[in-house]
Amino acid sequence: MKQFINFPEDFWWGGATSGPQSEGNHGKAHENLMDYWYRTKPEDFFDGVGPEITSDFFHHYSEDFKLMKKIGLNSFRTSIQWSRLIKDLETGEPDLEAVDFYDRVIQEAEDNEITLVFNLHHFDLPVELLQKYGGWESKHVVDLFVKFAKTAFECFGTKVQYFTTFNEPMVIPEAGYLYGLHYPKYSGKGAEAMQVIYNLNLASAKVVELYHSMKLGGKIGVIMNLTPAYPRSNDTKDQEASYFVDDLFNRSFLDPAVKGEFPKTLVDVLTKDGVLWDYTEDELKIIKNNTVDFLGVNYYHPKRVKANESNTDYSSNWMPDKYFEDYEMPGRRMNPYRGWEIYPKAIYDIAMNIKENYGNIPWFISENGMGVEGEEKYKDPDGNIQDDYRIEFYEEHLAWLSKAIQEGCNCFGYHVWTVFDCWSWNNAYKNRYGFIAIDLPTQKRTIKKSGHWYKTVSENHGFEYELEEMKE
Ligand code: BGP
Repeated sequence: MKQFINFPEDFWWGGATSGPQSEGNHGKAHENLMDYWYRTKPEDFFDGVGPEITSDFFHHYSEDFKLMKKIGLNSFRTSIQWSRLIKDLETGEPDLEAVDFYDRVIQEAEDNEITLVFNLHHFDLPVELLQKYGGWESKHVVDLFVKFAKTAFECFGTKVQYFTTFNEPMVIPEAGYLYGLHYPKYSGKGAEAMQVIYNLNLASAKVVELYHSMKLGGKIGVIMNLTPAYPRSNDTKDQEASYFVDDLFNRSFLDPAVKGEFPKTLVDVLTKDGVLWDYTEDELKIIKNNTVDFLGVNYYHPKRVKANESNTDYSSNWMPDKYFEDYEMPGRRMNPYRGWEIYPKAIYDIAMNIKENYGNIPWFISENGMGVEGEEKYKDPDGNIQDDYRIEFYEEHLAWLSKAIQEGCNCFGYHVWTVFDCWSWNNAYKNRYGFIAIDLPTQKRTIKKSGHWYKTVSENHGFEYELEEMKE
């Protein structure tokens, strides 16, 4: 039997993108890590497509906001690019053309009654700061980030009500220092990764402190990829592995952001292994006293883990993998294009965790979505992509989210990844995620079936759904 899956009247129905994935580099003052990576190694990028143009939001923002309005969005997140806004990275002096661009974006959002969330960092460190100072391993870079944030707040702080410090800060050490996936593409730098975790937390807390001190009247949060770590079995060793993974990959950012302190169990392990970060008592006080007003949660897939059963020797080169291994659960449901498991119930588990263990802080889903390769083949004779699989994906996740809200979770919105197709780092335009298709050679925008569906959901504050479709 069908039931109406409903959401609060003032719920955010939105979507997210980021500056480096959508704007294009027109007029940008500096190169970021991705620009540099592409310039020096274009063969790492799917079909050789780099970040120079992406979805050309720089020139199409006005049309894009009108399309967002047309498909029912009432909120939208993008990021201010450090490498665009700041002319002088040491002083934080702004580039006036960039200020003008972001001002026009703000105005267009307002004209279309779309609440804007401005994020400050989406994996896009100016590359000079890596080359000169060692990037996020350096506390000087932490202070330069605070200067960038100050400039952003001075320019836009009274016009935008929602800011976030970082998008998925854990991806920076994970992809850049542990597993060689994103530039600087280091592998096996376990100890350095731990310092990066600490410095990013410090940077976020310092920016929260600054924002609150400026009394701008809005709110500041952080966006995390909270990926639940499900153990293979009830065996103690598997349970311990999942506890460690949760500590490192979720709580190392979630706890400082919301509770003002690092998980003691993690600090104990890192101390025992001699890889605890370099810190001062004064910095810990900053982290303690400057927690966020709200959380954004990006959710795509769960993490499944088991005890480490390999014979790898980590004694001379510490890696967190010492304590766990990834586990491929037989029969898991997959998105074959991105290689990610689909497990909608995790949204409910995340919501309950925030409710029960994090003071039910206000939060929203800041990214959730499904990237599909070759969507062209789903075009109808009129050229519109019939992406029913995406609608099903969203409905199932939203049904679990609604259940969590009925049970008292403080979730105030849902943002998809993404509104219009955008550039996915080294996957470039391989997998498309948008409600709105982009034809790259012409930059022509066309609304997919899912975009029209979203409008009805946003207008009706929910949708009819067959509850039996909710798979545990
Ligand atoms: C998140 C990022 C986004 C986006 C998304 C989809 O981790 O915050 O920037 O890229 O993942 O992943 P991908 O682009 O790698 O397919």
